Amino acid sequence: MQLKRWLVAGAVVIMAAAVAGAAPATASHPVDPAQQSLRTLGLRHNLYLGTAVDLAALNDSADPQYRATVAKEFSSVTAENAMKWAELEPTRGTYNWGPADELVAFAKRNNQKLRGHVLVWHNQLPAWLTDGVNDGSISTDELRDLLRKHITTVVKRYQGKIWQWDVVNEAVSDPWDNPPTLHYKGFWAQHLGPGYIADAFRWARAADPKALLFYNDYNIEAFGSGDPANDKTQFVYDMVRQLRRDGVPVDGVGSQGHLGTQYGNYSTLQVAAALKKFAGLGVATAFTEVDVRSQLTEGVQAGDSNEINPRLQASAANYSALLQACLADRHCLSYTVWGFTDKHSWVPGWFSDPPEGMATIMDENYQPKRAYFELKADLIYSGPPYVLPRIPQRPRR
Ligand code: 9MR
Repeated sequence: MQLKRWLVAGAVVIMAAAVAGAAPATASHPVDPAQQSLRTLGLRHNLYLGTAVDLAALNDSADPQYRATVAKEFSSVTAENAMKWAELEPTRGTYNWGPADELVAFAKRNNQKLRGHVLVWHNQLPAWLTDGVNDGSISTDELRDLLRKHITTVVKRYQGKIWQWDVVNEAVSDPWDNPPTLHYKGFWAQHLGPGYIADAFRWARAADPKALLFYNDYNIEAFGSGDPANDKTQFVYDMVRQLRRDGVPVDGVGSQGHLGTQYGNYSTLQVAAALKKFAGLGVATAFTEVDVRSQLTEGVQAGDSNEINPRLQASAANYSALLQACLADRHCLSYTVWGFTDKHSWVPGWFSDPPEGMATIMDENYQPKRAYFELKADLIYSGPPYVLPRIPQRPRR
């Protein structure tokens, strides 16, 4: 009897360890959590740690560390560019699936989830499409039809393989735009009116009933004034609430998380409150493109530690605030960084006056920075009662 009880208890321990995805610690092989990868540590919370992947870097045989690090550290991947319309259909009617397919195969081999990015965005559209609209050879009706076909074709191709799709990206203006009152901006709103958003979600759902469908945007990490005329988070919240009331299949809100150490940064509690409020609409949440950039002053560029250290610390604090907030809400399903090494980051190419960089969790030589260690610490030292494993989500409608 006693023996049987011990056997059962042993089996339970082994099963629990298997579920947690980690080998059980023994006296001779204690598991040091600090040595575990982000992906392993995230599994304890059923939280997926992801990265954007640059397909050229992934295929660079001279840089095997890039590929190895994607596989080792992350349980979810997003194509940084390879699934955007301009990349997929550079010539009308001819799809170039190669790079996107490669990432899908890579993810499968490495047991990683996929975030699909992006179906509808005003940037990185093929020239044949924008030129055709501008010169009048593509009518509004045809444009709507092309969008429906694009969404249907892409979503069907990867049906069953994509966990979360960014269906609509960055549809809302910013307070610095003209006019400053927040509004639906960009190519699609201009040509089809804001109704394209509901259409896009419905077409995506029809093409893959199981993928989670996300609205994705930046500068929505926390609420501001609460006035949708100038508070982008409130504007997005109201939009999602209305879409859900109208029966539009929106399953999630992706908060990109492009932050900078030069700004007045949010506290963990503000960010956690925002996630909770979105979850109250019945949607999942995710951080989808986290990076925290810094201005590269002359001192930074000269290697002055007085200028570098505070930036590294502020960056780590921001990475950590978003992760802690995500851990605190059971509907926050994944935390994706927009690149993991400064060797491959969109930031220096984008912000040149003043120059910015240092935005990722590893330097150009793949040396982990303070931010990487803080993310690990957050994953290690959090648990009940305030941090509980994520609640798996199903498409709602
Ligand atoms: O990181 C992407 C960069 O390589 C592209 O040149 C750029 C083009 O617009 O897009 C970057 O990714 C963006 C993402 O798709 C949507 N949110 C903002 C990201 C950073 O600009």
